[in-house]
Amino acid sequence: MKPSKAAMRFLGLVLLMALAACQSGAAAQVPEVEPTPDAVPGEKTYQDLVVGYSQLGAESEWRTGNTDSIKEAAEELGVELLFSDAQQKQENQIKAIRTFIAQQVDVIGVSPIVETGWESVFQEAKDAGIPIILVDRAADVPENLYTTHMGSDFVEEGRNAARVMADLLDGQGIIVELMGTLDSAPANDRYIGFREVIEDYPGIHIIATESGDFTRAKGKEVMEGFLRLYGSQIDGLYAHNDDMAIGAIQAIEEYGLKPGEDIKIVSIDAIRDAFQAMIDGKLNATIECNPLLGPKFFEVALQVVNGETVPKWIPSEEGVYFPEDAAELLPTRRY
Ligand code: GYE
Repeated sequence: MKPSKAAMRFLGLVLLMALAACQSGAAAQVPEVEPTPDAVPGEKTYQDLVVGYSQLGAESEWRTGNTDSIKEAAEELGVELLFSDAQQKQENQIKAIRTFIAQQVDVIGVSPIVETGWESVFQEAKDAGIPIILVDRAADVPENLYTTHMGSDFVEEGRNAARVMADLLDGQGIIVELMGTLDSAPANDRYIGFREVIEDYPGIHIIATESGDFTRAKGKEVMEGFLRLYGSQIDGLYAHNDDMAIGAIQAIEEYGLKPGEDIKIVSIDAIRDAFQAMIDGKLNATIECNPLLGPKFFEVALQVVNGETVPKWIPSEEGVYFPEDAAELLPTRRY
């Protein structure tokens, strides 16, 4: 184990003061160092923490907001952050986690691109005594392989999207769905939650579901396909994130229909561009999913390192936004 940053700083201070004492002719003695006001002896502080973070990629505005939040919080708190962007590949995330284990970091944060396939590498971290904190997306592993999961209730987001859509369609209509990345927690859960509510509306039919991988480009492409097949039969579009909805809005306009009017659109995230789309009358609602998890992540990481017990799930607080409030809220949105 390399000496902690605090230990190095302490040593540096002692040497400096000893040197100053020698130079002034006074007897060289080990000075008493005042502990920082709220540091409890033996407990780590933010400045002692070395955290490895495996981000899954940069597919959406949500994701860049999330990455910025993690990096900015580390910087502000003085945490040493080792950040790795997996560019949408699980194998890259697994490699990064193995590197963090070899570097003996204090905590590993990971936002798993897909739900499955994490058991062995999480077990390796556990064997090395390094806690894993799941941030944003969940992983399908036994509970003892991670310390806590912080993020949103994606099933509830799907339910909220369905409630709003059922209302917009007055309980009658044909819906197409743009799913997120296949096998990812948000895509799985937003799919399930939406159906849980739509089942109660016999007049609503989901006629097509395809993944747009959470990106604008793919959202547009898949929507073009839906329009070729079903054209003006489509009454509603449910997109698992705003970026795909924004791509789809372009496709709908190019096809000659009016997004938000001819086709009602509900999506998830509540990014700034979704507020703009609502102001322009092209999006009917966005369900918030908060990516600003950085400060809380490091708070929890520090608690875990200091042996405190934390809940197994730390949920985010989120709302639902509509066009009538969009203009007022846009300036306050931070992602
Ligand atoms: O909704 C989407 C992003 O995992 C909650 O991932 C996140 C999702 C988010 O690409 O925009």
